[in-house]
Amino acid sequence: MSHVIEKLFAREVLDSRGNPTVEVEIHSGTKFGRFIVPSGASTGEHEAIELRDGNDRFHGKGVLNTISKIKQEIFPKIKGFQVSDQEGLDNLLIDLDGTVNKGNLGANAMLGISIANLKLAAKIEDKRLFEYIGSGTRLPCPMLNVINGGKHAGGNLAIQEFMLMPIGFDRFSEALRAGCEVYQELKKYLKKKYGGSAINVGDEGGFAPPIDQTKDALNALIESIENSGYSIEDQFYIGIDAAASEFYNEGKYFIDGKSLETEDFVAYYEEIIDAYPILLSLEDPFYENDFTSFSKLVSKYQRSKSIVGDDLTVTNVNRINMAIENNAMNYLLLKVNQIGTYTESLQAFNLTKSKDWGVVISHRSGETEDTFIADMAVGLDAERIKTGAPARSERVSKYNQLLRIEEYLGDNATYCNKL
Ligand code: 2PG
Ligand code: MG
Repeated sequence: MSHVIEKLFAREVLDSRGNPTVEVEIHSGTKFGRFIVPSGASTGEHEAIELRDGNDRFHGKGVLNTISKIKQEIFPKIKGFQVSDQEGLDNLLIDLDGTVNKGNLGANAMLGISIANLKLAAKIEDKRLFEYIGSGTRLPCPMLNVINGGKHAGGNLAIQEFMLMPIGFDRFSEALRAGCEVYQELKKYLKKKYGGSAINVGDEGGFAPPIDQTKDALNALIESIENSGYSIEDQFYIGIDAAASEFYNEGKYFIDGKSLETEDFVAYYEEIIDAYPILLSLEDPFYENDFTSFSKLVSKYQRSKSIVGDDLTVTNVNRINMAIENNAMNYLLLKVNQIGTYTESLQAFNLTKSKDWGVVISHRSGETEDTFIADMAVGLDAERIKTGAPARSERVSKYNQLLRIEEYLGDNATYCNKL
């Protein structure tokens, strides 16, 4: 029996920062798929455009025009479309938009429709979402962002994210438990060392202490891992997201109270990597157009360090091809709303995999209760997932969904403990 798009609802709801965002619901018969679009703060300049009203509602961030566009312009063109033809639907949206950056329909409008349709298709086939997406049975390593800096916090710490990576465990649930225990230990450590306000949290649920030196944040993580009784030799690793475009200006990086030329900033990383062998993953270590400096780190450390492209590559195959030509990374950070459709996200994933590089499926700093990325990470067999601290429900909802998937898979579930 053929199932077509029959009804569509689109509405303005809230994200985790209290800003409005787009929710789309697509119906066929008695079934429906629903998706809420997330939103970034440290957005890359090459990301697809998120359309906002710009009027006096919600300080300009309203999305009512986007909602009317979905209902009035897009829905009449996709009504009656085969739900199972995801690629066809996404290509139709891309054609209707007709721009390179989704500036006409808006990536938020397109992604809402694209993923709502994918979820509906899974329901029609009576499959769990991750099983509909792919054949993966491996749970990803969580990258738990436990210290928030940069644009996600109000302090002077330049680096945006300090993440715990509980790699040396056999099951996802054990790794997550260890991560939660270290998070609580870190809370004690920060409170004791910096006072009660140090345990206030940033946008992604990590603590936002009054630390302004990268090394102090790394030391806090290491001490908390050790105080929890876990090993810094083979159980826990650390990842950072520098989100360096945010502290780069006219050839200089402003970090740790200093201003560094690009060459000195490469040396800065080399020194930190030498001093902290536990540091495994470096995301956006340089600003978003500096393929050359990225490639210096890749050439020097090869696969022993994960050099992750986020603002550099924005889940866009053209940018990923540039990274391939320059050998500028070995891990892709994949964010569905950076590109605007599921099909294009999958193309970005497949291109990355064709190089045998790894993939981190990622949330945004403005998130929602939607757990789609958890299913996506397992279905596609991605190595890692980045979805914030083990605190705040918009972050924890993804970890909880991974726990459900692991339970459902039982003995077939494996855990990605790849370095
Ligand atoms: C990032 C993300 C998510 P934002 O830079 O990787 O952590 O932040 O959504 O603000 O771009
Ligand atoms: Mg990033």
